[in-house]
Amino acid sequence: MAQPKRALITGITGQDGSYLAEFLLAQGYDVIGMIRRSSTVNFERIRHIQEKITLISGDLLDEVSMINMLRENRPTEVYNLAAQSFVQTSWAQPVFTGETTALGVTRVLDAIRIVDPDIRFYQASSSEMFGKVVEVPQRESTPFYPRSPYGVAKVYGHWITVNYRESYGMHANSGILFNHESPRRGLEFVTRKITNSAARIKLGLDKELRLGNLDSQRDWGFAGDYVKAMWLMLQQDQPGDFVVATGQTQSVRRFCELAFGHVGLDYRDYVVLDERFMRPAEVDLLVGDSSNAREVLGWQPKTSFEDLVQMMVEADIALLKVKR
Ligand code: NDP
Ligand code: GDR
Repeated sequence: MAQPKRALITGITGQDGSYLAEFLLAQGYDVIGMIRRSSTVNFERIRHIQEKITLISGDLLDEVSMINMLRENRPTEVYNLAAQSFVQTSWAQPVFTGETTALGVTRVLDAIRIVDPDIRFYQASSSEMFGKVVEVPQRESTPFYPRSPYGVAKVYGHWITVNYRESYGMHANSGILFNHESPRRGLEFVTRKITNSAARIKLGLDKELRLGNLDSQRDWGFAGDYVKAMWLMLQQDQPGDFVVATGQTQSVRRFCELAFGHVGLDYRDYVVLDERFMRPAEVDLLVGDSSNAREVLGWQPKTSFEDLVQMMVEADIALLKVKR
Protein backbone atom coordinates (compact mmCIF):
# COMPACT_ATOMS: atom_id res chain seq x y z
CA MET A 1 0.00 0.00 0.00
CA ALA A 2 1.29 3.50 -0.85
CA GLN A 3 2.58 5.58 2.06
CA PRO A 4 0.40 8.59 2.85
CA LYS A 5 1.91 11.93 1.85
CA ARG A 6 3.39 13.87 4.73
CA ALA A 7 3.31 17.65 4.98
CA LEU A 8 5.04 19.99 7.40
CA ILE A 9 3.36 23.34 8.01
CA THR A 10 5.15 26.25 9.67
CA GLY A 11 2.65 28.74 11.09
CA ILE A 12 0.04 26.04 11.73
CA THR A 13 -1.46 28.04 14.63
CA GLY A 14 -2.25 30.95 12.27
CA GLN A 15 -5.29 31.57 10.11
CA ASP A 16 -3.96 29.91 6.95
CA GLY A 17 -2.15 27.12 8.80
CA SER A 18 -5.41 25.93 10.34
CA TYR A 19 -7.30 25.88 7.03
CA LEU A 20 -4.40 24.22 5.21
CA ALA A 21 -4.10 21.53 7.90
CA GLU A 22 -7.82 20.76 7.56
CA PHE A 23 -7.51 20.62 3.79
CA LEU A 24 -4.47 18.31 3.81
CA LEU A 25 -6.04 15.96 6.38
CA ALA A 26 -9.04 15.65 4.05
CA GLN A 27 -6.62 14.69 1.23
CA GLY A 28 -5.25 11.86 3.42
CA TYR A 29 -1.98 13.53 4.45
CA ASP A 30 -0.05 13.06 7.65
CA VAL A 31 0.16 16.63 8.92
CA ILE A 32 3.02 17.90 11.08
CA GLY A 33 2.82 21.40 12.50
CA MET A 34 5.76 23.45 13.68
CA ILE A 35 4.94 25.49 16.76
CA ARG A 36 7.12 27.92 18.65
CA ARG A 37 7.45 27.77 22.38
CA SER A 38 5.27 30.21 24.30
CA SER A 39 4.28 30.51 27.95
CA THR A 40 0.59 30.08 27.10
CA VAL A 41 -0.98 27.69 24.61
CA ASN A 42 -2.47 29.34 21.52
CA PHE A 43 -4.12 26.43 19.75
CA GLU A 44 -7.56 28.06 19.32
CA ARG A 45 -7.58 27.66 15.55
CA ILE A 46 -6.43 24.02 15.55
CA ARG A 47 -8.03 22.65 18.70
CA HIS A 48 -10.72 20.83 16.68
CA ILE A 49 -8.05 18.88 14.72
CA GLN A 50 -5.35 18.63 17.37
CA GLU A 51 -5.80 14.87 17.80
CA LYS A 52 -5.22 14.30 14.09
CA ILE A 53 -1.98 16.24 13.68
CA THR A 54 1.53 16.06 15.13
CA LEU A 55 2.88 19.24 16.71
CA ILE A 56 6.62 19.78 17.05
CA SER A 57 8.58 22.64 18.60
CA GLY A 58 10.70 24.76 16.30
CA ASP A 59 11.31 28.35 15.33
CA LEU A 60 12.01 30.18 12.10
CA LEU A 61 14.81 31.94 13.96
CA ASP A 62 16.56 28.62 14.63
CA GLU A 63 17.77 26.62 11.65
CA VAL A 64 18.94 23.65 13.70
CA SER A 65 15.41 23.08 14.99
CA MET A 66 14.20 22.88 11.40
CA ILE A 67 16.97 20.56 10.24
CA ASN A 68 16.15 18.17 13.11
CA MET A 69 12.43 18.40 12.42
CA LEU A 70 12.95 17.47 8.76
CA ARG A 71 15.37 14.65 9.62
CA GLU A 72 13.07 13.12 12.19
CA ASN A 73 9.77 13.47 10.32
CA ARG A 74 10.72 13.23 6.64
CA PRO A 75 7.92 15.28 5.10
CA THR A 76 7.43 15.23 1.32
CA GLU A 77 6.04 18.78 1.28
CA VAL A 78 6.83 21.87 3.39
CA TYR A 79 4.49 24.86 3.53
CA ASN A 80 6.22 27.91 5.00
CA LEU A 81 3.38 30.03 6.37
CA ALA A 82 5.10 31.32 9.50
CA ALA A 83 5.91 35.03 9.56
CA GLN A 84 5.57 38.27 11.43
CA SER A 85 2.53 38.95 9.26
CA PHE A 86 1.09 42.23 10.54
CA VAL A 87 2.15 45.12 8.30
CA GLN A 88 1.70 47.87 10.92
CA THR A 89 3.96 46.06 13.43
CA SER A 90 6.71 45.85 10.83
CA TRP A 91 7.49 49.57 11.26
CA ALA A 92 7.79 49.15 15.02
CA GLN A 93 9.85 45.93 14.71
CA PRO A 94 11.65 46.11 11.35
CA VAL A 95 14.65 43.98 12.30
CA PHE A 96 12.58 41.23 13.91
CA THR A 97 10.29 41.28 10.87
CA GLY A 98 13.33 40.85 8.61
CA GLU A 99 14.71 38.02 10.76
CA THR A 100 11.44 36.09 10.65
CA THR A 101 9.70 37.01 7.42
CA ALA A 102 12.83 37.34 5.24
CA LEU A 103 15.75 35.32 6.68
CA GLY A 104 13.36 32.74 8.12
CA VAL A 105 12.64 31.64 4.54
CA THR A 106 16.34 31.03 3.88
CA ARG A 107 16.59 28.96 7.04
CA VAL A 108 13.72 26.70 5.93
CA LEU A 109 15.03 26.40 2.38
CA ASP A 110 18.54 25.67 3.57
CA ALA A 111 17.31 23.04 6.02
CA ILE A 112 15.50 21.36 3.10
CA ARG A 113 18.62 21.58 0.90
CA ILE A 114 20.70 19.92 3.63
CA VAL A 115 18.23 17.18 4.60
CA ASP A 116 16.44 16.32 1.35
CA PRO A 117 16.31 18.71 -1.64
CA ASP A 118 13.49 16.64 -3.19
CA ILE A 119 11.06 17.98 -0.57
CA ARG A 120 8.58 20.28 -2.32
CA PHE A 121 8.35 23.79 -0.86
CA TYR A 122 5.68 26.48 -0.69
CA GLN A 123 6.54 30.06 0.29
CA ALA A 124 3.73 32.37 1.48
CA SER A 125 4.51 35.43 -0.61
CA SER A 126 2.25 38.45 -0.60
CA SER A 127 0.55 41.10 -2.71
CA GLU A 128 2.23 43.58 -0.32
CA MET A 129 5.30 43.10 -2.54
CA PHE A 130 3.50 45.12 -5.24
CA GLY A 131 2.95 47.98 -2.76
CA LYS A 132 2.90 51.24 -4.70
CA VAL A 133 1.61 49.44 -7.75
CA VAL A 134 3.23 50.04 -11.12
CA GLU A 135 0.46 48.29 -13.06
CA VAL A 136 -3.18 47.36 -12.53
CA PRO A 137 -4.08 44.55 -12.11
CA GLN A 138 -0.94 42.96 -10.67
CA ARG A 139 0.37 39.73 -12.15
CA GLU A 140 3.49 37.55 -11.75
CA SER A 141 5.52 39.82 -14.07
CA THR A 142 4.55 43.10 -12.34
CA PRO A 143 7.64 44.76 -10.78
CA PHE A 144 7.66 44.91 -6.99
CA TYR A 145 7.58 48.22 -5.05
CA PRO A 146 7.07 47.28 -1.38
CA ARG A 147 5.91 50.02 1.02
CA SER A 148 6.64 48.55 4.47
CA PRO A 149 9.42 46.59 6.19
CA TYR A 150 7.02 43.62 5.93
CA GLY A 151 6.67 44.07 2.17
CA VAL A 152 10.44 44.39 1.77
CA ALA A 153 10.96 41.21 3.81
CA LYS A 154 8.44 39.33 1.62
CA VAL A 155 10.29 40.44 -1.52
CA TYR A 156 13.45 38.86 -0.07
CA GLY A 157 11.49 35.68 0.76
CA HIS A 158 10.16 35.53 -2.80
CA TRP A 159 13.55 35.94 -4.47
CA ILE A 160 15.37 33.50 -2.19
CA THR A 161 12.69 30.94 -3.10
CA VAL A 162 13.27 31.59 -6.80
CA ASN A 163 17.02 31.43 -6.16
CA TYR A 164 16.91 28.01 -4.45
CA ARG A 165 14.75 26.75 -7.32
CA GLU A 166 17.32 27.95 -9.84
CA SER A 167 20.49 27.20 -7.83
CA TYR A 168 19.60 23.71 -6.59
CA GLY A 169 16.76 22.60 -8.88
CA MET A 170 14.37 22.49 -5.92
CA HIS A 171 10.58 22.33 -6.37
CA ALA A 172 10.30 25.71 -4.61
CA ASN A 173 7.11 27.68 -5.23
CA SER A 174 6.12 31.26 -4.45
CA GLY A 175 2.38 31.83 -4.00
CA ILE A 176 1.72 35.56 -4.32
CA LEU A 177 -1.53 35.66 -2.40
CA PHE A 178 -3.73 38.71 -2.13
CA ASN A 179 -5.56 39.41 1.16
CA HIS A 180 -7.66 36.50 2.34
CA GLU A 181 -9.85 36.61 5.40
CA SER A 182 -12.11 34.40 7.50
CA PRO A 183 -13.72 34.16 10.91
CA ARG A 184 -10.27 32.94 12.07
CA ARG A 185 -8.52 36.17 11.01
CA GLY A 186 -6.53 37.89 13.78
CA LEU A 187 -8.44 40.73 15.46
CA GLU A 188 -5.81 43.32 14.48
CA PHE A 189 -6.45 43.00 10.73
CA VAL A 190 -9.00 45.46 9.39
CA THR A 191 -11.66 43.00 8.20
CA ARG A 192 -11.95 41.09 11.46
CA LYS A 193 -11.63 44.31 13.43
CA ILE A 194 -14.68 45.60 11.56
CA THR A 195 -16.82 42.45 11.79
CA ASN A 196 -15.98 41.97 15.45
CA SER A 197 -16.83 45.59 16.16
CA ALA A 198 -20.11 45.48 14.20
CA ALA A 199 -21.11 42.42 16.24
CA ARG A 200 -20.07 44.03 19.55
CA ILE A 201 -21.94 47.25 18.80
CA LYS A 202 -25.04 45.30 17.73
CA LEU A 203 -24.96 43.37 21.02
CA GLY A 204 -24.48 46.57 23.04
CA LEU A 205 -20.89 45.75 24.06
CA ASP A 206 -19.24 48.74 22.32
CA LYS A 207 -20.14 52.19 21.06
CA GLU A 208 -17.60 53.05 18.35
CA LEU A 209 -14.97 51.66 16.00
CA ARG A 210 -11.68 53.53 15.52
CA LEU A 211 -10.07 53.02 12.11
CA GLY A 212 -7.36 54.49 9.89
CA ASN A 213 -7.53 54.87 6.10
CA LEU A 214 -11.05 54.04 4.89
CA ASP A 215 -10.15 54.60 1.24
CA SER A 216 -7.52 51.93 0.79
CA GLN A 217 -8.61 49.16 -1.52
CA ARG A 218 -7.90 45.46 -1.28
CA ASP A 219 -8.64 42.33 -3.28
CA TRP A 220 -10.22 40.28 -0.47
CA GLY A 221 -10.94 36.55 -0.76
CA PHE A 222 -11.79 33.71 1.64
CA ALA A 223 -8.81 31.93 3.26
CA GLY A 224 -10.55 28.54 2.97
CA ASP A 225 -10.51 28.90 -0.84
CA TYR A 226 -6.88 30.07 -0.98
CA VAL A 227 -5.18 27.15 0.81
CA LYS A 228 -6.22 24.84 -2.02
CA ALA A 229 -4.11 26.94 -4.42
CA MET A 230 -1.06 26.39 -2.16
CA TRP A 231 -1.50 22.64 -2.38
CA LEU A 232 -2.15 22.69 -6.14
CA MET A 233 1.20 24.46 -6.72
CA LEU A 234 3.05 21.56 -5.09
CA GLN A 235 1.23 18.98 -7.22
CA GLN A 236 2.53 20.39 -10.53
CA ASP A 237 5.42 18.83 -12.47
CA GLN A 238 7.18 22.21 -12.55
CA PRO A 239 7.51 24.71 -9.70
CA GLY A 240 6.57 28.34 -10.27
CA ASP A 241 5.20 31.67 -9.08
CA PHE A 242 1.45 32.16 -8.95
CA VAL A 243 -0.73 35.17 -8.18
CA VAL A 244 -3.84 34.09 -6.25
CA ALA A 245 -6.63 36.67 -6.10
CA THR A 246 -10.30 37.27 -6.84
CA GLY A 247 -9.67 40.03 -9.41
CA GLN A 248 -12.04 42.41 -7.64
CA THR A 249 -11.14 45.24 -5.32
CA GLN A 250 -13.17 46.87 -2.54
CA SER A 251 -12.49 49.73 -0.15
CA VAL A 252 -12.27 49.52 3.64
CA ARG A 253 -15.28 51.87 3.63
CA ARG A 254 -17.33 49.42 1.53
CA PHE A 255 -16.35 46.60 3.91
CA CYS A 256 -17.68 48.71 6.83
CA GLU A 257 -20.87 49.51 4.95
CA LEU A 258 -21.64 45.83 4.29
CA ALA A 259 -20.62 44.54 7.75
CA PHE A 260 -22.63 47.10 9.70
CA GLY A 261 -25.47 46.90 7.16
CA HIS A 262 -25.68 43.15 7.78
CA VAL A 263 -26.71 43.80 11.39
CA GLY A 264 -29.04 46.67 10.44
CA LEU A 265 -26.62 49.51 11.37
CA ASP A 266 -25.12 52.46 9.47
CA TYR A 267 -21.30 52.44 9.85
CA ARG A 268 -21.24 56.27 9.61
CA ASP A 269 -22.85 56.42 13.06
CA TYR A 270 -20.03 54.43 14.68
CA VAL A 271 -16.74 54.68 12.74
CA VAL A 272 -14.28 57.26 14.08
CA LEU A 273 -11.05 58.13 12.21
CA ASP A 274 -7.96 57.67 14.35
CA GLU A 275 -4.45 58.74 13.31
CA ARG A 276 -2.92 55.85 15.25
CA PHE A 277 -4.14 53.45 12.58
CA MET A 278 -2.73 55.42 9.64
CA ARG A 279 0.47 53.99 8.14
CA PRO A 280 3.74 55.85 7.40
CA ALA A 281 3.47 54.61 3.80
CA GLU A 282 0.24 53.16 2.48
CA VAL A 283 -0.61 50.60 -0.17
CA ASP A 284 -3.62 52.29 -1.74
CA LEU A 285 -4.86 49.81 -4.30
CA LEU A 286 -4.38 46.10 -4.81
CA VAL A 287 -6.14 43.95 -7.37
CA GLY A 288 -4.72 40.71 -8.72
CA ASP A 289 -4.79 38.96 -12.07
CA SER A 290 -4.77 35.25 -11.24
CA SER A 291 -5.09 33.99 -14.85
CA ASN A 292 -1.93 31.89 -14.46
CA ALA A 293 -3.31 30.09 -11.36
CA ARG A 294 -6.66 29.62 -13.08
CA GLU A 295 -5.11 28.19 -16.26
CA VAL A 296 -2.21 26.13 -14.90
CA LEU A 297 -3.62 25.05 -11.51
CA GLY A 298 -7.32 25.04 -12.42
CA TRP A 299 -7.92 27.13 -9.29
CA GLN A 300 -10.67 29.66 -8.77
CA PRO A 301 -12.21 31.35 -5.73
CA LYS A 302 -15.65 30.15 -4.66
CA THR A 303 -16.70 32.69 -2.03
CA SER A 304 -17.98 36.15 -3.03
CA PHE A 305 -17.02 39.33 -1.18
CA GLU A 306 -20.58 39.75 0.13
CA ASP A 307 -20.69 36.14 1.38
CA LEU A 308 -17.30 36.59 3.08
CA VAL A 309 -18.41 39.69 5.00
CA GLN A 310 -21.66 37.99 6.01
CA MET A 311 -19.84 34.82 7.14
CA MET A 312 -17.45 36.85 9.31
CA VAL A 313 -20.13 39.02 10.93
CA GLU A 314 -22.32 36.01 11.71
CA ALA A 315 -19.38 34.09 13.18
CA ASP A 316 -18.49 37.04 15.42
CA ILE A 317 -22.07 37.39 16.64
CA ALA A 318 -22.23 33.66 17.41
CA LEU A 319 -18.88 33.77 19.22
CA LEU A 320 -19.86 36.73 21.37
CA LYS A 321 -23.20 35.16 22.27
CA VAL A 322 -21.41 32.01 23.48
CA LYS A 323 -19.03 34.12 25.61
CA ARG A 324 -21.82 36.13 27.26
P1 NDP B 1 -1.00 34.63 10.97
O1 NDP B 1 -0.39 35.88 11.51
O2 NDP B 1 -2.41 34.28 11.31
O3 NDP B 1 -0.08 33.39 11.38
C1 NDP B 1 1.32 33.50 11.43
C2 NDP B 1 1.90 32.19 11.96
O4 NDP B 1 3.33 32.29 11.99
C3 NDP B 1 1.47 31.84 13.40
O5 NDP B 1 1.24 30.46 13.47
C4 NDP B 1 2.71 32.22 14.21
O6 NDP B 1 2.83 31.50 15.42
C5 NDP B 1 3.80 31.80 13.24
N1 NDP B 1 5.11 32.38 13.55
C6 NDP B 1 5.44 33.69 13.63
N2 NDP B 1 6.73 33.83 13.91
C7 NDP B 1 7.26 32.59 14.01
C8 NDP B 1 8.54 32.07 14.28
N3 NDP B 1 9.59 32.87 14.53
N4 NDP B 1 8.73 30.74 14.29
C9 NDP B 1 7.69 29.91 14.05
N5 NDP B 1 6.43 30.33 13.81
C10 NDP B 1 6.21 31.66 13.78
O7 NDP B 1 -0.82 34.71 9.37
P2 NDP B 1 -1.77 34.15 8.19
O8 NDP B 1 -2.19 32.78 8.50
O9 NDP B 1 -2.78 35.18 7.84
O10 NDP B 1 -0.74 34.15 6.98
C11 NDP B 1 0.09 33.02 6.71
C12 NDP B 1 1.27 33.45 5.86
O11 NDP B 1 0.81 34.00 4.64
C13 NDP B 1 2.15 34.54 6.47
O12 NDP B 1 3.48 34.30 6.05
C14 NDP B 1 1.63 35.83 5.85
O13 NDP B 1 2.65 36.81 5.83
C15 NDP B 1 1.31 35.32 4.45
N6 NDP B 1 0.27 36.02 3.73
C16 NDP B 1 -0.98 36.18 4.32
C17 NDP B 1 -2.00 36.76 3.60
C18 NDP B 1 -3.36 36.95 4.21
O14 NDP B 1 -4.14 37.73 3.64
N7 NDP B 1 -3.70 36.26 5.29
C19 NDP B 1 -1.78 37.23 2.21
C20 NDP B 1 -0.46 36.98 1.71
C21 NDP B 1 0.52 36.39 2.45
P3 NDP B 1 2.16 32.02 16.80
O15 NDP B 1 0.75 31.50 16.77
O16 NDP B 1 3.02 31.38 17.82
O17 NDP B 1 2.22 33.52 16.79
P1 GDR C 1 -2.79 44.32 5.03
O1 GDR C 1 -4.02 44.03 6.00
O2 GDR C 1 -1.92 45.41 5.53
O3 GDR C 1 -3.34 44.47 3.65
O4 GDR C 1 -1.95 42.98 5.16
P2 GDR C 1 -4.77 44.92 7.09
O5 GDR C 1 -6.10 44.28 7.27
O6 GDR C 1 -3.94 45.14 8.29
O7 GDR C 1 -4.94 46.35 6.35
C1 GDR C 1 -5.70 46.50 5.17
C2 GDR C 1 -5.92 47.97 4.88
O8 GDR C 1 -6.83 48.51 5.85
C3 GDR C 1 -6.35 49.78 6.27
N1 GDR C 1 -6.85 50.11 7.60
C4 GDR C 1 -6.58 49.44 8.74
N2 GDR C 1 -5.85 48.31 8.95
C5 GDR C 1 -5.79 47.83 10.22
N3 GDR C 1 -5.13 46.71 10.45
N4 GDR C 1 -6.42 48.47 11.28
C6 GDR C 1 -7.14 49.61 11.10
O9 GDR C 1 -7.69 50.17 12.05
C7 GDR C 1 -7.24 50.13 9.77
N5 GDR C 1 -7.88 51.19 9.22
C8 GDR C 1 -7.64 51.17 7.92
C9 GDR C 1 -4.82 49.63 6.23
O10 GDR C 1 -4.19 50.91 6.21
C10 GDR C 1 -4.65 48.84 4.94
O11 GDR C 1 -4.61 49.70 3.84
C11 GDR C 1 -2.58 41.70 5.13
C12 GDR C 1 -1.73 40.73 5.98
O12 GDR C 1 -2.42 39.52 6.11
C13 GDR C 1 -0.38 40.49 5.34
O13 GDR C 1 0.31 39.47 6.07
C14 GDR C 1 -0.60 40.03 3.91
O14 GDR C 1 0.62 39.82 3.26
C15 GDR C 1 -1.42 41.06 3.14
O15 GDR C 1 -2.67 41.23 3.81
C16 GDR C 1 -1.71 40.63 1.71
